[in-house]
Amino acid sequence: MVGENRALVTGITGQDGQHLCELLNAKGYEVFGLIRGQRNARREAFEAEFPFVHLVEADLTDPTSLLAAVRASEADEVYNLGAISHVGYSFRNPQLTADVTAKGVLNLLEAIRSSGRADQVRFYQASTSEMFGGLDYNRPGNGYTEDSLFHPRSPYGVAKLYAHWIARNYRESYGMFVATGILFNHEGERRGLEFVTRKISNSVARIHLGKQQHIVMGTLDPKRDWGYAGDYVEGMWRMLQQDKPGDWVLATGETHSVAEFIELAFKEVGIDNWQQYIKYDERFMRPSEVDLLLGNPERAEKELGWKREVDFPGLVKLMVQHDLGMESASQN
Ligand code: NAP
Ligand code: G4F
Repeated sequence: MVGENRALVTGITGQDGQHLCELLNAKGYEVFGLIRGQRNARREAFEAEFPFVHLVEADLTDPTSLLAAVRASEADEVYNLGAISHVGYSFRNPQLTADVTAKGVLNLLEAIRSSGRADQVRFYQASTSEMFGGLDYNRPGNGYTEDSLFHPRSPYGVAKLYAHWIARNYRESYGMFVATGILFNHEGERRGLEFVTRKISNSVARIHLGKQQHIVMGTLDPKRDWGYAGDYVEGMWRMLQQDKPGDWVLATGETHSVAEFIELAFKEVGIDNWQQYIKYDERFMRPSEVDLLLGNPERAEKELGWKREVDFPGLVKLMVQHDLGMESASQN
């Protein structure tokens, strides 16, 4: 083996998994990635782009496969990024969300214990700002911290809260090195098209190129603390390099509405009258909404020496420019 450290990443085919495997590879890690399904549609493209990753077949809902993955990788660091991660989808698939996003974490922690490697493994759990819920009564003026009250507003948020607490419980009960990263929204060129920022950047590029007429949206009012995914995986890695495990918020400390994102994205292609390109469809509304998320990254900045590099205008620009390039090169 080339690298000294060995990492196992679940959710490696997702946005954060791709950024993280790149970062770990650059740091000399031997990287193992968990891939699910007998014929995963993302496998071929993933293998072409990240040939250095050893793919291990397993599923967060299948304890036997997880034990085999932990044994095969002999990982020192396990990053649990795998999840049903789309909030809207979680309302329509609440039980699946609970099985993967909540119980999957328990399955993975138990696999690590059963493997006999609990003392050697440092574990990262991908917790989320969705656990806070964005309601007025629990929202501190200077942003949510690690100690703020939770009030999840979706099956996804509730599943993630279970995951957060079971991870903390394994730290307290068994002395495992378990870190949780409470991450606010982070986006970029690898974001799935089902999430609002990428849907917007891709649609704006297509409209500019004459491939699409409108963007069909839900509510434009919610505000999010949006950062760049490449910055956030650095924070995940730093959490596992600490002397002691803990819980850290990663955020930018700024919040912007969906409408602001749209406005800036259209500006990037020289369009000011963006409203005429937006259509509304109830399909994209959620039974309960998270109106405003704003994080306070003070602890991470102080203890991890972490700070985001890409600001909000930089993020919008990066995504629109990427999608202009991608859409110009494709026929569809
Ligand atoms: P993502 O792009 O949606 O990726 C999710 C990953 O989970 C995919 O690789 C998917 O694999 C995998 N997965 C789904 N079901 C699985 C199962 N049953 N077994 C194993 N793997 C499974 O998510 P992301 O944006 O990279 O986020 C990474 C993690 O951070 C997630 O846990 C998310 O909830 C959390 N998080 C994200 C944000 C954010 O703003 N991005 C903020 C806070 C927390 P397939 O390719 O097979 O579908
Ligand atoms: O992009 P979104 O789907 O992200 P959301 O719900 O904030 O969740 C993301 O961030 C969480 C961290 O806070 C992660 F834990 C989670 O895994 C995920 O990565 O929606 C953002 C906002 C929402 O208020 C939504 O209602 O955009 C609004 N929106 C309006 N129209 C839309 C649309 N969202 C989507 N996906 N598609 C629309 O057409």
